[in-house]
Amino acid sequence: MISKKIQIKLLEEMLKIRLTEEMIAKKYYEQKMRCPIHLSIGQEATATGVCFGLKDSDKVFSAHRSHAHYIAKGGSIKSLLSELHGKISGCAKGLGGSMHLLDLNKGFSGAVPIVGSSIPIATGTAWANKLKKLNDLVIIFLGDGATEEGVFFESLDFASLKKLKILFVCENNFFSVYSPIDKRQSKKRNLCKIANSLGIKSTFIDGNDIENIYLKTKQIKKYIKKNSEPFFLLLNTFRYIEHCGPNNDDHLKYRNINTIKFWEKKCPIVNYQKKLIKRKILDHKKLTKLKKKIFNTLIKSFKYAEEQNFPTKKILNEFIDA
Ligand SMILES: Cc1ncc(C[n+]2csc(CCOP(=O)(O)OP(=O)(O)O)c2C)c(N)n1
Repeated sequence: MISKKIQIKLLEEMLKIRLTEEMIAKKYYEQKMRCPIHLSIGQEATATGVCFGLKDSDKVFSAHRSHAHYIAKGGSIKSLLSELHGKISGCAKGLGGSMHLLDLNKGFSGAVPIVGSSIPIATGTAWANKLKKLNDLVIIFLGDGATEEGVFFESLDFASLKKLKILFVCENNFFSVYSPIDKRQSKKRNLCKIANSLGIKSTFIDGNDIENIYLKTKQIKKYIKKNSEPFFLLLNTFRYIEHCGPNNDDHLKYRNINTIKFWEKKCPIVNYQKKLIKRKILDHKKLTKLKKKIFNTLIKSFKYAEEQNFPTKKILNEFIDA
């Protein structure tokens, strides 16, 4: 059973991600944010369910589509928005943009947009934890596209061999940019079985079912810590808008209209709101209040980001070898 407080909190966390990204998308046209953006609208349950209850000392890594993971791990919204605006107050001093987020105080340890490249970084961090005899978890979020990179296999093998406390989370949204998974991977390819063949236990969970993700990953995290073993988790989900940018790109027709409709009906947030209203844990008034609270924080955070300074030339040169 999930307490009423946690049920509301799960919804609030998903809403925080959705409303932040919707506002980013809306304001993107103002051209104050000049970095590319990969939004996770539609995929909020995976980040929220997996990251819920983690300690700051547990470390999360991600890739190009990282806003949701960053927010779910407690990353500062002001620093995120500042980063997107290229400001010095950004989490990477405004030098990285949307694809290079980090918040070390909160254990969001980094995002790297070279597909697959953060998998060995996370695995190395779990290895460092082991050498330092730390009991913290490492979680790496990766897309279905990243499972086609060599480092995916190397990292799983190493984590298995060294018995590392790491959770590999594959968010399968069925596409790598415009390429569907069935054009890139054999239909017989089974990611959970691949993990098993490397000695790693695995499971599949519907990536839009927030409560199931939360409950099952709670057990998985315990399992990893108790047995000092890695774990592989596969979650199916769907991004609602284009691969990169703030727009809907359904007119390009690379995704079947029935598939899109199927996933729209499975919206993790709309369905969870309905569920909580039916359970009488939430009503429309409370929901409006919740959204307004998040909205007001976002308005203040955007204002803050817009008012900050750009990095000086000195800072820009600081990390460049002469
Ligand atoms: C090594 C490498 N190859 C290609 C790219 C271009 N690229 C950026 S994102 C992306 C799609 C990755 O798909 P997936 O891992 O499934 O994540 P998703 O975008 O679906 O969240 C590609 C091919 C890249 N950044 N790095």
